Amino acid sequence: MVSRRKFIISSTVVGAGLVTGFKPDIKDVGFSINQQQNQPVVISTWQHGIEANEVAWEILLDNGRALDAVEQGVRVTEADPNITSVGYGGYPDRDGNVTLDACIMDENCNAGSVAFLKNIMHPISVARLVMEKTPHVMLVGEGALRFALANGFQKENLLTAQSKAAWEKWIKENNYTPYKPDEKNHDTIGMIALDKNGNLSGACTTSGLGFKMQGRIGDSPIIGAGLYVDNEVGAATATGLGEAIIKIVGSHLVVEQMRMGKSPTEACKVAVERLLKKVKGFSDIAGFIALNKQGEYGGYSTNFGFQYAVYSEGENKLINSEFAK
Ligand code: SD4
Repeated sequence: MVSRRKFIISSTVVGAGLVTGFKPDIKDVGFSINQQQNQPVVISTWQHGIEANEVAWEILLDNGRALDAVEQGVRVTEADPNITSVGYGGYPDRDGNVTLDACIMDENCNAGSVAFLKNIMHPISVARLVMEKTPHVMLVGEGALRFALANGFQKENLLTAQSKAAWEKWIKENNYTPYKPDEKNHDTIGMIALDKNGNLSGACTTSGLGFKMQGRIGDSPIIGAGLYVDNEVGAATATGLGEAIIKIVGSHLVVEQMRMGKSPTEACKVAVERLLKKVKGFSDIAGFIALNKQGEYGGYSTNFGFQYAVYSEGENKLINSEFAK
């Protein structure tokens, strides 16, 4: 956790500017503080973030780039068959197809995304290739698959016996109801990191709502909704009901709040409050995590139960998020 002293130092710098009318260049303020601290931080959603953070942390410690850390970190979750909301073993749509969504963003405002991608274990790495090898930001469906195969990715069956059994049970019990996805199965991994050079990056990857309508895409691959990174300010990522998060462009909202001087937790709280105010009848869960240029982090969720994993100052820990209700 960020020490009270560090928090006071950074808020005093920004606060002083507000009192005197002097407008600090946030980029410069963040850069100089970070140069002194030189502390990497990685933060990710849910309990599975702990394992993913381990891999990301090794890269950050080794003076690696935040972009590599977040990509390699979330690949751990994508490959885990026991996590039924991300990658391999993710619950399928109501027709039995595992369709994956992911996006990534680096310190230079480069972004890449894939959605409705089938049979590829690591959508996050395809998203990175979209960012680095094409003039586009987003590829979906058949086009994304063709691009992945052309770049050496292998087709794999992502439906495990466990997920297939859960899908068959759902069909029986829900009679193929078109608008009743499994609202409990949404533990996307979103990960944001600050490296030793003071650069931020983020990644977000999911199989989306379990038993969703075919073709449904949530917030996770949408730049600004599921993830946003502004290297001058901070980064944010989201988890929970994508339909609600898209409507308030959640992650971008969090970053803009940090730009205006809010702490990461306060910024996430603004997004949660906006969501609860605007999205009528919201009865699910949505949560945000954020990390600023100074290495301060936080999270906030609509409901009790959201957790996020933070690796900083050599310690990897799970934090119970603050929440609205
Ligand atoms: C989506 N936000 O597809 C994703 C699902 C998710 O935890 O759980 N996030 O709506």
